[in-house]
Amino acid sequence: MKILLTGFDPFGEDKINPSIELVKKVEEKIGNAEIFKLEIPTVFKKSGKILEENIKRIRPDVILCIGQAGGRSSITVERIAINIDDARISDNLGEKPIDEKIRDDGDNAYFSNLPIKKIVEEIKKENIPAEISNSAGTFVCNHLMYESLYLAKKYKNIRAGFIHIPYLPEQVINKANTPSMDLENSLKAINIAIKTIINHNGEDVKISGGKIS
Ligand code: PCA
Repeated sequence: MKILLTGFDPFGEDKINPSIELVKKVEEKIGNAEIFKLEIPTVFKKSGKILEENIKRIRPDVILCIGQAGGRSSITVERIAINIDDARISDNLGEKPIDEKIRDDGDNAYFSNLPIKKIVEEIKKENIPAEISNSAGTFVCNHLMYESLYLAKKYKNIRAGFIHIPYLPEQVINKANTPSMDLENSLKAINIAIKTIINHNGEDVKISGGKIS
């Protein structure tokens, strides 16, 4: 099994992005899976292009994208990506699209086809906070998740999804009351997610991951 694992470069005011730092630390072989690592620029259009080039090159069975979600306190496994770019800040090439469709011929939204509930359950078993997220935002992470699911359909038989991780402690030194998680725990969580993906090819577990609002 081939897993394409991606992380982003730093963006906005941050000098570091825990997602790519974590990806660098993942083993290249986990069980029977080969892990192909890729750094993606935090740039709307380029992110999807680079992903597609690497899908053609690697032909992965699974695409797992990781991104930073500053302000979140847990590992958040994303349920859905929507067909819209709506930027609050510029991407790393200065682009700031507002209400632009990602793909004219794409669905309004795509659901992750990874076992998201099982992943959350397994991460929590190791005492790391994790939950389902019902929005990956409208910035480059949502864009890349949308592209990965659009391309998963185009190239067939690919499972794809996205996990957001919190800031690192060093990123919140001057940000009062902002949660963080150390790289060791985020890495542990992503390793659990990868193992869960390898072991669960069928139905997800039927447990609630819902929210009232
Ligand atoms: N987080 C941003 C883009 C890159 C990243 O790591 C996001 O959540 O959209």
